[in-house]
Amino acid sequence: MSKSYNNFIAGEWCESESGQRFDNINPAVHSDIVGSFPRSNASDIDRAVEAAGEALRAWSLMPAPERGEIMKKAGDLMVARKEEIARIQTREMGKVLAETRGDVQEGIDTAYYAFGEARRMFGQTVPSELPNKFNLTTHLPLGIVGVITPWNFPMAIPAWKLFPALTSGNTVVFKPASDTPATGTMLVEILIEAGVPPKVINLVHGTGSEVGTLIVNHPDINAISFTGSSSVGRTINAAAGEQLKRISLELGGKNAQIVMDDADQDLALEGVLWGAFGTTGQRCTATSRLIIHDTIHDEFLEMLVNATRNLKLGNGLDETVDVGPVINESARKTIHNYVRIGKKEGAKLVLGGEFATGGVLDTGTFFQPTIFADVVPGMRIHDEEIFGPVLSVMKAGDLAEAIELLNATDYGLSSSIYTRDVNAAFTAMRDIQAGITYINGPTIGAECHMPFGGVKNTGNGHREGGEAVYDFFSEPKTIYVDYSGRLQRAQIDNR
Ligand code: UN1
Repeated sequence: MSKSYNNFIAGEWCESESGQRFDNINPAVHSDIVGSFPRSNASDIDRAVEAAGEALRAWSLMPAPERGEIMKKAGDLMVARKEEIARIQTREMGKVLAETRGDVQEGIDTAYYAFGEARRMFGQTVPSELPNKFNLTTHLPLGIVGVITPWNFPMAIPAWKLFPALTSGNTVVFKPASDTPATGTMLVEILIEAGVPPKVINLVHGTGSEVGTLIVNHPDINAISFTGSSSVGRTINAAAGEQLKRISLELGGKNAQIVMDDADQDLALEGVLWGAFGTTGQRCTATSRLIIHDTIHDEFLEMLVNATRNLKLGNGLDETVDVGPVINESARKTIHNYVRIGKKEGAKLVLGGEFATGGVLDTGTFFQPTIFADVVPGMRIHDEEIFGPVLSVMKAGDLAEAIELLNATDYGLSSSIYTRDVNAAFTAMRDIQAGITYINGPTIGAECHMPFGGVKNTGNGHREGGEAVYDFFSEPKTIYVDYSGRLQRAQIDNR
């Protein structure tokens, strides 16, 4: 019997008014049903928004450091439940335990960062143009925030959004991905146990197209924070734009790693293996393109193919496994279709390209780690986000060409260059068009106290992480205090 989970609305765990449910299936073992979840409808969302509205004033008036203490407690509870959460997460989305532990750790780090940031939400005091007048800025909460998150980081990404949203004094309606609703539910349980008052956080389960759309369109939700695909991001942006809602979008990536001829090749190899095939390639920061200096191209490619061949596929709960399944059958078919397209476009398939089957792999949706060589911009496998274990390899004659190739994409999230030449490294830091650049590290591995986000079609200019996300989740307020006791016209009206 699979576990039956509920929504959390207005301080109570409850069924959806629709009476309908959906199953959450383990992508490594399809007969393993992780749980059954309510399929929420418009009236559930209305109730969640109403509750969030009722809770707003008291929560926003609680001193921020007190809210921060609740976040600290939530971090402690996550530490205590880390292994349990990691195991459920591996069951519901497939990535290996070492990675789901890391995902929970990112949530813990984010909670503790919120604890500190709650005492640091600085404003400014600024000299006035006029005598006996004092100018300052402070932050106010935004109101009710809708949080819609993807399945590939079922703890880290909800944590990135919920901790700063709550610490900033907002109330929340949260919809985790329908592929990973169990981890999202555990995070809400933890926040409640830590002391977030009833109605401040409301959890509604369901699909993005149904429940996500209802949240985005709800007139009483003031802001939306969404991570997912660029195509869904566009739709959300249009809908939220119509209502002048504040909106933060973290969307796709087509991230590249450059390997220069002077690079430490073993290090670069480890980097690309981890960047391209960690999380089975299903990160928005995944390395999906590799640009190799032509003098070392053949040698490095051969090393890469050999090392990739040795990666062990299987159930992520098995500690000896390197690469888990892809999230579901429809994703596997999409990936397979891209392989067909790549071959037709003239790219050279040097490894993989097929469903991975045989033994334990037959119980789930596995795909062989795949490498294409001779890829060029303009091919669809180069231009489009595949979100799977497919790496496109290209050749560059020098640094300028390598950077030009790296920039030849509509996306701009993460990027990487391996070189021992300090001049090349600094040139790359300046000229690469991406929100994040790693020098001698893979494209994945963002830290929660640093800004996270990208340029071009990767987003709409906001950043998660660091202090930047606290700006997103609060409204700046400018205050003038005139203690002169008379009407002082502003300087513009005096001169
Ligand atoms: C994502 O893929 O959506 O930098 C987020 C990383 C992780 C987060 C990735 N810390 O790869």
